[in-house]
Amino acid sequence: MRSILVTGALGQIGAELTPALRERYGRTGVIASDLANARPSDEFYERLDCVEPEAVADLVERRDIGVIYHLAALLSAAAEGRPQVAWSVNMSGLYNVLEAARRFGCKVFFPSSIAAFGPTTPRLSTPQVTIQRPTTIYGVTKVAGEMLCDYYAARFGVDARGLRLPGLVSFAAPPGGGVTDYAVEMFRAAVRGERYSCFLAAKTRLDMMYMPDAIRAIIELMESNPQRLRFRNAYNVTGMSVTPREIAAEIRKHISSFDVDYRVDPLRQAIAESWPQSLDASAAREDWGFAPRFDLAAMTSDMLAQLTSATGAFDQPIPHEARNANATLE
Ligand code: NAD
Ligand code: AKB
Repeated sequence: MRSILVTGALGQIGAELTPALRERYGRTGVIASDLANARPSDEFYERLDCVEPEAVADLVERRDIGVIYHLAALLSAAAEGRPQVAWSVNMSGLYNVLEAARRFGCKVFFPSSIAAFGPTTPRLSTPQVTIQRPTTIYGVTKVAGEMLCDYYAARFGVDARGLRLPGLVSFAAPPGGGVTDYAVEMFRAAVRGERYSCFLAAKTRLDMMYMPDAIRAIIELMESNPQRLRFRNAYNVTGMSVTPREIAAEIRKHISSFDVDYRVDPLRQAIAESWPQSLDASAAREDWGFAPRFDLAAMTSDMLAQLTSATGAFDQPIPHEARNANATLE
């Protein structure tokens, strides 16, 4: 069997997708890669900057890669701070991956986002096929990415598949500069016994999903029968539609002293208000049978239990810049 490559493997998703893939397909067959230098403890990790086309092609050929999970990207808020870099990483990175996939016959997973929609998209029960005119550089790269993946599928036969993921909540690695990061930050503050200052307004409703559901969605999509996929790039998926106030109230059922105040950041609030409030994910259910297992109550119980049992790990917030040094893959 040919090997699997995960780009951006040290990020919020990669830190959980990589071990899940290694458990399913075998440790030696899954190569993790990111910007951090090679790790002596993991011979199946390689440094890879996705904006370097030769480096991407070389790794894919040398390691006999058959499937690429392309996670490397700048997220919404980080991208808005550095739009030119975001274009380069999100678009050139994807192009280089698709080109390598075309040359060496690889299958590709591309994570799109609710950010691929914009203010002119219907915000409630957002359809699978609808208006996509995002107003952020991140969203522009996600729509263009969806289209580029579809183009490579139609034109060159590259088996590229994608999901429009909502905000992801997880405990293994900190989120990487998105608008939905507030949810993870809220859980971490609650477990540390701290008050949380939320950068979104209390009633800001967005789609969210707990990481175990997202990992399962990614694997199930990639293993699904291609004949059944009406939409390759990308399927709407969601776990719940929630506000900061609702998450705080659910946390308070476990930690009654938890306190939140709202200090709205205008940039991130404006981005959130341009995104859907609830996705219609019926196409994913009909075409490849996806259904989330975690609602807000189940996610909250599990997040709090996991964060509490990670003794000392969450005593201090981990700065995003330090994440590459701290993240573990298994
Ligand atoms: P993250 O920011 O946590 O991780 C991204 C990783 O990419 C980082 O480890 C970073 O070092 C790496 N990276 C950045 N530039 C790179 C480059 N030039 N070459 C190689 N690696 C590079 O992001 P994440 O949350 O793990 O998201 C992964 C993917 O999923 C992204 O495409 C993101 O847009 C998408 N997504 C994430 C969410 C979410 O809530 N986490 C939601 C929707 C879509
Ligand atoms: C972000 O907030 O940028 C991400 C996303 C929804 O794509 N979590």
